[in-house]
Amino acid sequence: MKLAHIADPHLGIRQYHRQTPAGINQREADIAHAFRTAIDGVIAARPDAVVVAGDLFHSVRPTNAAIVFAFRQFQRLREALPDAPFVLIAGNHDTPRSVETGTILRLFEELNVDVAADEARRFVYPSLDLSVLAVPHQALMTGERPALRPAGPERNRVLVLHGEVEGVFPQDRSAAEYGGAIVGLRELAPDAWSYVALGHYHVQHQVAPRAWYCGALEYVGPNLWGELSDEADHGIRGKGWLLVDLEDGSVTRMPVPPARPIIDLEPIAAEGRNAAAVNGLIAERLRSIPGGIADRIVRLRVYDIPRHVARELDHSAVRGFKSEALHLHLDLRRPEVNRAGGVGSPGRRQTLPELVGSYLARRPLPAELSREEFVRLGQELMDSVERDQAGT
Ligand SMILES: [Mn+2]
Repeated sequence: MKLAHIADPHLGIRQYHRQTPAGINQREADIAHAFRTAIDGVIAARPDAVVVAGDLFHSVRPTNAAIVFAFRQFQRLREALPDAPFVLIAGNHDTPRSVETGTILRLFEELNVDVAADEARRFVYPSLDLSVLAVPHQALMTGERPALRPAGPERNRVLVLHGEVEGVFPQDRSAAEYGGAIVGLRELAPDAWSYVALGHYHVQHQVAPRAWYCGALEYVGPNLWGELSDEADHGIRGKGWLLVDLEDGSVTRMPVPPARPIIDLEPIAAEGRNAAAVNGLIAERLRSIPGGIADRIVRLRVYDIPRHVARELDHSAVRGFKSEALHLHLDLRRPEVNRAGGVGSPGRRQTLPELVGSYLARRPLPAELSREEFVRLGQELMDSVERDQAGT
């Protein structure tokens, strides 16, 4: 018996400033394209059941366009696989912060999708000898938690859960998602299940022999560059979903190619160089990309650049590069002496943006605010101040 495991599509997310000719945010269109590709792949693979492990939408109130798009894709899937059980849970992103807001996810019940939006639900599919315990984000956040154990006699026992398995996220949390419920490995009891389908961690990761995060379908987290280095640390490149064989627990990775290349260039060491030399190196690095930077997402770090040198850079050339790329992050970093000291590990001082980021990540917030949005906004403001100081 085959199960398709999808997680964290984050439909409706908007990033950067470019629009498609049809007036849609380009990154939102990229993310929609990845989801369509995944649905195409699921239809072609013809699994016996499908689970979506949370964060279908990036926000509790997605745009009408995102809702219509998701509905059409699920409708396509339902028409192709009319009898397959299809289970959808809410993640931290698509869980309302107050009950009266309600959830858009219930809409998909019209397509015979089994939805768990707030409480844990157990779905049984006798024809497949299958039961699915569906545990959305909210079920792990309030009061008494549901027992994460199979209950019935079914041979195929699947747990779908959105949250952070303790100890699995990398030590450096800069790329991690905020706001997930923490679940211990013992509480999860991976040995008790045929398979545990996890959502929340955007990098594919095996938690136990039969327990996996399948990862997101595109780069939708708050720190794209941290996510790339996290992938490199895990020997993973790119995004996708998993096709699971419930008999032997084996998984097949079904890659979803990124809409556009994401390129982290070799950093420039600016120490001891004047503005003309740094200009030359910036142009050289950006021109070294096969196919150029047009429509791509690119980061170039420049280390140890004093403020006066940064100010003298050729900013009209930089603006030209920025308008060519979909997104160019020219990350100008001051020499060590200008960094905020005295906090963090003795060996390495945090930069001011890092210091601000970690402060905002811990600061108490009113319940109705999204911490992830709050931190992202703070970091954007820091970036714009750095850019202003550099004059770009
Ligand atoms: Mn997510």
